[in-house]
Amino acid sequence: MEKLIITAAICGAEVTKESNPNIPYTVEEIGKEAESAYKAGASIIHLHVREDDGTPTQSKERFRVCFEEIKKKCSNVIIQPSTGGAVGMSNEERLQPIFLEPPPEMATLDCGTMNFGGDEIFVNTETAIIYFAKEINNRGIKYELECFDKGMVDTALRLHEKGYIKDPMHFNFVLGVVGGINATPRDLIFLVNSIPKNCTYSVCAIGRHEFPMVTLSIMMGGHARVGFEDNIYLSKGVLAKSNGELVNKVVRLANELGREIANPDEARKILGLK
Ligand code: KMH
Ligand code: ZN
Repeated sequence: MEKLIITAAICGAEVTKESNPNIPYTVEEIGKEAESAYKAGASIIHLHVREDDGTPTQSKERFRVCFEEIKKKCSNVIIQPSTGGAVGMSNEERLQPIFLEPPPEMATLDCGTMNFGGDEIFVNTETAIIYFAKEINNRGIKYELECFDKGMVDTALRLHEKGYIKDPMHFNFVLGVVGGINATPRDLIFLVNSIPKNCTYSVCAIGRHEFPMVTLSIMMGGHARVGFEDNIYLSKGVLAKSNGELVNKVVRLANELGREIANPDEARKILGLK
């Protein structure tokens, strides 16, 4: 099996210090959390940024300083900014981090609209997905296809068929968001069986589902994403002190299952990054 790529989603746009005081907001905190994840074995940092008070932002300038801070501490790590941002943001607002110079190596591409967490609507119309894909392609950036449900996988495959989404395709299956697909082995296997064999994929899941679903992905040859964006607990009732602790747990699971961990350059090779 290929070595395991671990992505750390270090803060997300939704979770706050009220739930876990270790969620990073400031540039310094973001740098520290990225470093802890990288040192533990993450080769990709999935990045959202916040204002100092925790408000999610897609400001290009805020991303620029956070990139700089992360690169200072872990120069070789792959940084994957979110183009999903937070619910309610405009498309232009969300796309800002892809216009950084130099362009980021990766960025997310969300593949459909959904009820997000119940009553909020995360809007990604087909026209918007095509627009995001074109802009990301134009910048020579590799997208991670974010799929919160099976219909999103089908949309990505249809847009690939039409030539909007380029090869090699890399998916991230997000399981257990209320309004999306459930975090069950049956559903994960269904998603994995729905993509062509030459694609790569990563798996993340919300809350207590994180480690079971990631373990299944490790066993099936997929890759793993953990981090405060998805889950704030190391184990039942025990808040994680850092993203590094969560990454470290994946490394332990992978070791037990005989799967080696990819460093950032090995991850670049697996994902076909230039
Ligand atoms: N914050 C969610 C509404 C992404 O990073 O592209 C969207 C999200 C997906 O987190
Ligand atoms: Zn995200």
